[in-house]
Amino acid sequence: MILTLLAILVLAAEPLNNKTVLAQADLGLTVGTTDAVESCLDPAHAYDYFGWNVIQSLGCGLVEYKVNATGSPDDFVPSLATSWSVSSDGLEWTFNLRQVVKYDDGTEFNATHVKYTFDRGMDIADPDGAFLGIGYCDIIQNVTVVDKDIVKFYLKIPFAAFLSLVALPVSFIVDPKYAPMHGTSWNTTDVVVYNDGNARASHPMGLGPYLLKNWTRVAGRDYEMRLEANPNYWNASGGYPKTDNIILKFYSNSTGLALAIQAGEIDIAYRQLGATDIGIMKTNPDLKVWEGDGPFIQYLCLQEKYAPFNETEIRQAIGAAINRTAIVQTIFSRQAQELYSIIPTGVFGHSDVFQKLGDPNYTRTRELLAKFGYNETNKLTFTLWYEISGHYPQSQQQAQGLKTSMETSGVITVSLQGIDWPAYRGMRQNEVMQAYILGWYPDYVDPDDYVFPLIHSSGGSWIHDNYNNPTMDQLIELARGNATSTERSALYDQIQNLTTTDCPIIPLFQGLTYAVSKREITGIYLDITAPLRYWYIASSHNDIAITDITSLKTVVGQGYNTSVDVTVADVGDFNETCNVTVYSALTYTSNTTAIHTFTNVTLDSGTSTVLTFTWGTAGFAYGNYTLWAYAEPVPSETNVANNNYTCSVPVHIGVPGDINNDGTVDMKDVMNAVYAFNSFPGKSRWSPNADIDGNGRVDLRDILTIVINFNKHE
Ligand SMILES: [Ca+2]
Ligand SMILES: [Ca+2]
Ligand SMILES: [Ca+2]
Repeated sequence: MILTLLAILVLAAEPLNNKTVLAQADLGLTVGTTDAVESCLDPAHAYDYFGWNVIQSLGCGLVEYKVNATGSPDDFVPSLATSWSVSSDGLEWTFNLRQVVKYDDGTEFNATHVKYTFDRGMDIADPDGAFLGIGYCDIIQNVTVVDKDIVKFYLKIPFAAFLSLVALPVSFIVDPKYAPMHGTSWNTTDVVVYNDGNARASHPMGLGPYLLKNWTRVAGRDYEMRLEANPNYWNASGGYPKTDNIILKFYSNSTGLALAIQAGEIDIAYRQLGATDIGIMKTNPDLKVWEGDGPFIQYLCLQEKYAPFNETEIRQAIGAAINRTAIVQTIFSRQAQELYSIIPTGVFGHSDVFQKLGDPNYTRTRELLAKFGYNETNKLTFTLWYEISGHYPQSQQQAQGLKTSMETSGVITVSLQGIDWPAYRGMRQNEVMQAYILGWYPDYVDPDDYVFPLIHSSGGSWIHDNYNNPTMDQLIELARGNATSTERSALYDQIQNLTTTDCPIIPLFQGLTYAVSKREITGIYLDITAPLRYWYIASSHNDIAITDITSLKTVVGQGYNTSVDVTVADVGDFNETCNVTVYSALTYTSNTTAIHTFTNVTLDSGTSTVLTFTWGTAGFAYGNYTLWAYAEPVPSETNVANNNYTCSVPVHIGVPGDINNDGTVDMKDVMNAVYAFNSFPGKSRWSPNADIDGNGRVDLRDILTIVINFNKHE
């Protein structure tokens, strides 16, 4: 065996290199980002995009969104709950929990942990946290343990989007051992924060696809996180996570991130890359650019408290004068998309309703404004305000783009005013701006988290545009209350149509989400409902393997033949064409010989084939030979350890007729041949070794060979 291995190393200098690559690949995949965890990884406090992104990997909720979800009620799939139901009044939600699920520390998960999690989040009521920010306490009355495996939520109000709350990282179940209560009731000091040098103590989860093995944070800045597959994850048996190890590397700017992905230092770049860099990467054959609808929307607010925007038709005239395509092309190089509804593309219920007003339609703008005496000589004149603190992307250019777009109508004059964010917010509250630009990033992905906070008279009161339509309020309340998905869908149609009549706010554009990866990366889903899910990510690869090699005979008379079978498998993700060579090595010498080569063996991914050849032993010395097969690595193949396979039984080349392999042709060999006489493959007495001439039958010719060589020895 030692000699065999040595021989392989000699003939395959190339695989040595590849072994180094293999060792690196085993470290897992590296994801680079310019994001960071804003404060901590405790669902009772974390209220930031990247904090939720990591919580999503370390924890688990009762339900989750399927991939490519839109927030539709049909998009939820079981996670820690296997099934659920809601009472007819919409006030009681019952969840049946998955059984025999364990935390990473071995604690068995049960219904008390669900109650503990929600009680804790709502009791801590962190003023900066999501439980308070999203309003859990306004929705949930209490959580009751019905049984070890059944938990019930009693709501204060019927809330159609309840499952989208349950799917949020905010609602991910904590482990009481890592999220203990330190006083008589929970308070903000019970929030789990970064623990230097102890990644496990830095978060309270433990039911998710990954464990946090390391978190390097220096002076408040994140440098690296290491995630490792959680063997106790409920869906580990389903093959998740697809990649055992994920390294998160934090970059201080998008230029550094772009350089890292282009240099191959990282496998995936996720948030944020510049528009120019993304454009360049789209033409790089080694990279894949992934694009998805982003949940962020930007919109124009019109103050209805006084003239001119107290007039509905003047607001409609503005709605008809927006050239969204020009804005997303010239300002965002198409790294944003046109938005024609308050409910964005990719969200359940969305419809491009604002296209009805015009895209743009300046004729309509002129007709509507003419009713109020505005024309080319007497233009509608107003001030458009924007913030200059970087609160929204390129606000000044946006405002300039809107001005150009509206003034192209020939009947509007816009003056621009930019001020810093605190002053801007103050002026919004004082309702002194005629027209102003705002943005919205939802907490949960449901049409309700766009329409309620933007156009409902109480939910949207923070916008201060004085829009108040009782019909609209009623429609929104019906849609968020005790409604089926069909009813909700119809209600959102009505709501969106009404927004084009009332034009309280005018949707402008919607963000896009980008990730860039190496060509071989698969499983990136950028749907609107969740940040990048690491547990689906895999690296597809080229991988050929030799899985077996057998010789028909273990004893071959010198100069005679044996048939050799080699099994080759394509264990990678692509179809392959490869070359396979079979070698023999005489034991105790270094005489290695290539005895056969199969060229251009073609295989489909996931299939295998058996290759057969006849080995003629003329010219080979007496002795035991080890046979092995070697598949030349195919392009991009890194796992070459499985490209060699050695036959477990040596093949002996000896004196023809010495079929029992004792070194001499004698009566024992005759007896062996007689015993097998007249047998052929399939017969019980068949012996390939006794069929010396290999004609498929033990016959007189074989006996004759024994007789001719009788008494000969090696
Ligand atoms: Ca291989
Ligand atoms: Ca013998
Ligand atoms: Ca024969």
